[in-house]
Amino acid sequence: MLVQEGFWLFKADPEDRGIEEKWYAGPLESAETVAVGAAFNEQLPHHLNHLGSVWYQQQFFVPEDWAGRRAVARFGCANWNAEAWLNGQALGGHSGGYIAFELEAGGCLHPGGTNTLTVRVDMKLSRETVLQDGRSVGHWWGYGDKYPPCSGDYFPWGGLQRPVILYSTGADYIADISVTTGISGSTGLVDYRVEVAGSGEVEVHIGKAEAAGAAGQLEVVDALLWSPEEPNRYRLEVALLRDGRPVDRYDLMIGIRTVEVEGHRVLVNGKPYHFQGLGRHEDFHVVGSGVSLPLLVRDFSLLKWLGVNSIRAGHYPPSDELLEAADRLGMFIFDEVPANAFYHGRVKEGESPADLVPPAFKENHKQAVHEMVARDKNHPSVVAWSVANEPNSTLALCADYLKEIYDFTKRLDSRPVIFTSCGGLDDKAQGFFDIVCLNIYYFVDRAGGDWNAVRAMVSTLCDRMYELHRKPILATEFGADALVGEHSLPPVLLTEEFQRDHVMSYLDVLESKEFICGTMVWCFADFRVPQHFGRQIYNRKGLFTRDRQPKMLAHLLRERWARPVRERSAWTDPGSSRVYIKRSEEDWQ
Ligand code: BDP
Repeated sequence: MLVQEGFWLFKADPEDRGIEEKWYAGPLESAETVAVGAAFNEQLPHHLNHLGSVWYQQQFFVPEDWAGRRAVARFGCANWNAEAWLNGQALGGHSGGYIAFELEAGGCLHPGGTNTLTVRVDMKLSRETVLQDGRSVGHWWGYGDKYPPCSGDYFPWGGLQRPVILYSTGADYIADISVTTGISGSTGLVDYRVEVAGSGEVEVHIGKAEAAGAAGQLEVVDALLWSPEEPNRYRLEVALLRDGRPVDRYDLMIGIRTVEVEGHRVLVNGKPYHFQGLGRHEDFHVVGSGVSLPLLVRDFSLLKWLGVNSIRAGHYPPSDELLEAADRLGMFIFDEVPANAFYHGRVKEGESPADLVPPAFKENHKQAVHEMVARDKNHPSVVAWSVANEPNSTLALCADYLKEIYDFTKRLDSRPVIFTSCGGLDDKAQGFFDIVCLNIYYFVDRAGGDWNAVRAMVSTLCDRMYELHRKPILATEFGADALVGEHSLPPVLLTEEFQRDHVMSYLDVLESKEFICGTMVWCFADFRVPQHFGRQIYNRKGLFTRDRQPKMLAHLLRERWARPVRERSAWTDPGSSRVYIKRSEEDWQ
């Protein structure tokens, strides 16, 4: 396996001339250098806001003994459309960001010689990309006016942000493995299915337990179960044999655990589970949304320090490396596709709301779900599939659309399927999903300065949603911006005291309700967003700054989360402030 991280040639193509001028046919002229495995935007500051095409090129030696073998180029991701050429010959391409894809490369390879891989990444968003371009849908609350424009509240990072590898197999190889696990008494049940390309006999082992055939079950006696608290794993060894000789082998680290929704609870390994979590973006200085293993180590140690057991990978599938860290160190992941805030746009003259989501968007959305499940299905840490963030689920049209995506996802895998709603009581789609997921942003400024009124609003929303759906409720987002070092008594927006009181007030309400199966504060750390009058360079809702130092709230949450959920004392001094205007409950509807 050849890892193609490191320095690559890089060339921005703002006028999109590269294809016509055949930049793939030879060395990239007048190129710059970037590190692959990280977004280019902060590496090369003059390209920070570039949202067009970019080209990458790398040369590498391939050993002689790869001759006649199958070779595959695997890209950790390329936002949003990629095309690749090897030694000047087209390998094909892929559409869709934040997910891995593979291109067959064997036919164009020069074994025993130098090879040149050229990749064009087109970052342009549109109405049809799963993350829509804010301009083409005319987003609500000024999102269309952001720069660079995109419909998400996160920076539209670009390029080859995750590792690129080239690997080879023989003609007969293990193409895919699917594992699901169950528990019977103290025995772990591991159902496996192996897809073989070519031919051969499959043998699988976990320690001394063994099975043969492309599908079957292994029993692990006295199994040590997987959970965020005790992330026990087993090595599933899969071998492909021909005439008794091994021709391929893949080892998969698995965790034995179950996740079920029952009544108003989510059960993990048969017991009610409380998700104590945060939303997290892939974002850090210089690497942007790229992969930094030391950063992952630090982030997981901070998450453990806080007492967090779950993260919502908002708003796209995280890197393979993050999932590996979560499996190994113990953390539940709510895995999410980048479908964000659709059906909210302003309808232009001659258009209907249906035009905001063209058929190609739906196809891309399903493809994104399919690829996420295919890539991540075997991770014990992945606890649920989130198919959208804040679509306009108050529209019947959107609810029908989401139902279709729910059914599509359910056919792929048995995990709970969710979407996160900002529709409040007007939401029309949560009833179709397995867990009711609410993003809640009631602020004290809307409540006339009355923190208790904010608590009442949060409480009413949750109670009514529960009466309506009788399903567990997960508060998938709530939080407030805080500029580190800004203090005020009484608390005012953007201060550390405000963030503290806001989040603690929400937790007081949420944690008092039996049917709340978890709370996910937005968010782990401050992250870069496009320029917008409502933001101060970063989204500042982090419990940590972008360079991973704690704000005041992080210390309080650490203390709070160290106690069992039903034994937490209320935050008694919200706002340290007086009530200026009293409002009735109807005002919030
Ligand atoms: C929520 C969005 C999230 C934003 C957050 C915020 O889901 O992407 O970052 O608001 O405004 O509505 O901080």
